[in-house]
Amino acid sequence: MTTLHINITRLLRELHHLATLTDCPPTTDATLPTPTTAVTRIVFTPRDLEARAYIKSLAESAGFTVRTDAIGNTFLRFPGSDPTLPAIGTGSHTDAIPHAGMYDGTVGVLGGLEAMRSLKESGFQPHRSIETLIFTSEEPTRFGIGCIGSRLLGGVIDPATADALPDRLPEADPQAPTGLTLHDVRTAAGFTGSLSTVPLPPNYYHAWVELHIEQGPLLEREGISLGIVTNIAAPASYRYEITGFGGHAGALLMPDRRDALCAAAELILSVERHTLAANAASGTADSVATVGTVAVHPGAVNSVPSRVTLMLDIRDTDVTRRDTIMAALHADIRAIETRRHITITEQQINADIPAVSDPHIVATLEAICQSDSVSYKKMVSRAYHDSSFIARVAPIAMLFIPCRAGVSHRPDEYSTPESIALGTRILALTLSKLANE
Ligand code: HGY
Ligand code: MN
Ligand code: MN
Repeated sequence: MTTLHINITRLLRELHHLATLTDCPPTTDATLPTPTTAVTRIVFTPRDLEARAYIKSLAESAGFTVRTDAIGNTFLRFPGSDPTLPAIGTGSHTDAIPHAGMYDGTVGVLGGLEAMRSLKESGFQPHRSIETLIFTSEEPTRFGIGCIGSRLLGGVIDPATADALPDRLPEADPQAPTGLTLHDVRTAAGFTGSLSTVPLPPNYYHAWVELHIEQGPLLEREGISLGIVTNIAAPASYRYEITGFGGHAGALLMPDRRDALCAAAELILSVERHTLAANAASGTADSVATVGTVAVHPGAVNSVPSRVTLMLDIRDTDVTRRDTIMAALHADIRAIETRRHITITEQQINADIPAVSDPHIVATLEAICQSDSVSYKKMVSRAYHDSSFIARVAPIAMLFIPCRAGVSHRPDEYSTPESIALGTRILALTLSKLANE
């Protein structure tokens, strides 16, 4: 389809407007290469609702239909000539973790919308309907688990369990729940239906392709234009409560201490040690683990920490290897408890399986890249995505564009207009091919 024209000026204008819908003041973080505006857009906050309304208005102006489900997943639809057929899906998320960039997720949503618009403007009429989705709550920031909207669509989380998830706004202590639940927050934001209506019916999608920035350095480092994702690493996350015995920083002598933060430090280093060992044993870099939040109680300079709460995020393309790391950590936890006379409790938040891309969709993406003389490489996604859970109910694949120095989840996250335009073009050609098969 040589007549296809991606209106990159329009797409960039919309991406930049969306970035202004942020709860983050302009960043003056001196460590960043260029002072830039960071994006904070937490699910179900006024900013999130503004972003949804903005994109829905763009879709309606383009003549697409819009519907929203009970959790707020939003479906922008380009009706096909046979709307009864299983559709073709694309899309991503517009929520953003605190102090993040403007391209994570949004390129997949606005790029999907632009792909549909440019196809329509080229006179293309799909046989199968094409949909661009805005998923609710891809980031784990507020409710502790990622991809709630796509987990519900894929039947991966029980609706009642989702509704009962505790709300933890990051402005407060990240571990401290607000006392509200997801049900309270979503209904206050206007999403009042029953979550049991969210799961997709069988064969809702014929095929699914998500466009996303790589969030890693490989494409840019190797000078390759696009990544075709063959599988998505499996995320797991855990919450640990470490309880010791507090006291006065001056009067409580070292032999008498049961310092919860020192115990936490041992646990964190144990995570790193066993993950590095797993990579050394496998000869890969496929095991990754992060402790990204630590809350210390009472959190006073002259008080021995009595309680620490921390979150572990651990991922691997191989679930058995991930479980082996966890088993080694559990052994260390027992030893730390005994030696330090403290207690450590573990709560598993999620432990997912890897997603595997559909060979036919991968081949379709490859053929289109080849016919368009676009360089590409097949690769693993280290980040998880909503496609990880749509994969439970539809054949999926993902298309990556390079991002500068692989930076993501930071205000200086960046992808060039050329990459965004090319990714959107290949997405549009792929959607049109899949829609007419
Ligand atoms: O954490 C992730 O992989 C995704 O960016 N939420
Ligand atoms: Mn993200
Ligand atoms: Mn993302």
